[in-house]
Amino acid sequence: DIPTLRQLYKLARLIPAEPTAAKYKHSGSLLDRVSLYQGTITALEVDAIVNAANKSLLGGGGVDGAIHSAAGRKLVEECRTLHGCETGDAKITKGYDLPAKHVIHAVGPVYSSHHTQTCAELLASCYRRSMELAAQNSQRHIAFPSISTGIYGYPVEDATHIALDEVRGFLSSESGSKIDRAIFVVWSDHDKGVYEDLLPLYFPLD
Ligand code: AR6
Repeated sequence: DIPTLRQLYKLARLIPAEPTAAKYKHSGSLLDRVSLYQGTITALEVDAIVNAANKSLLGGGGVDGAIHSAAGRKLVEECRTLHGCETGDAKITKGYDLPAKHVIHAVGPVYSSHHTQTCAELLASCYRRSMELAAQNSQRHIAFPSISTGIYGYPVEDATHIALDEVRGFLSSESGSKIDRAIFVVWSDHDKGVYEDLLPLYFPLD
């Protein structure tokens, strides 16, 4: 079982050094609805895992490649019927041979330092659309990779602020009540450190 943030904070003593730095003051039960997991997202037995896809939805490298190889050929066959996806949007398929029941394919922006505002909006939109799809399809657990921060070059600190803010906002909203757990999945030790540093700013201990 993946620990919740409340458990993680206890284990790792992750409390913001400066509580006033927190963007939000109270987390309440949100601390029991968010997790951080290091490892491959393809191992997670959850309702939905999010894929960092490209507009074709036909597979690629990085986490997309890992998801397609673990899910088997039926995934790309279903993806072909979807006719691609716009940047900032997401589409849902079954999980096939994955332990996850569904895959939500989100298309993050290719990072450009000349269009930081647009990139930020598109990345935020990926997280929001993924959670909307999960809620509409009664997916109670959703796991996110760090969208756009690999091949698409988004600076991981900036991307993590956006991910945490959007997920916090959605979980606190009315439609968000349909989601029991959001799991942030990190691959590298560096990214894990970034999430550990930033999580307490968005989900502070009460
Ligand atoms: N589980 C969890 N996270 C992973 C895994 C895994 N198995 N493998 C890599 N990551 P990326 P992007 C992390 O490059 O930047 C593909 O070709 C990785 O360390 O997968 O959105 C698509 O088809 C990084 O933190 O996605 C697109 O063309 C994060 O997942 C393009 O790459 C995202 O890295 C999308 O690029």
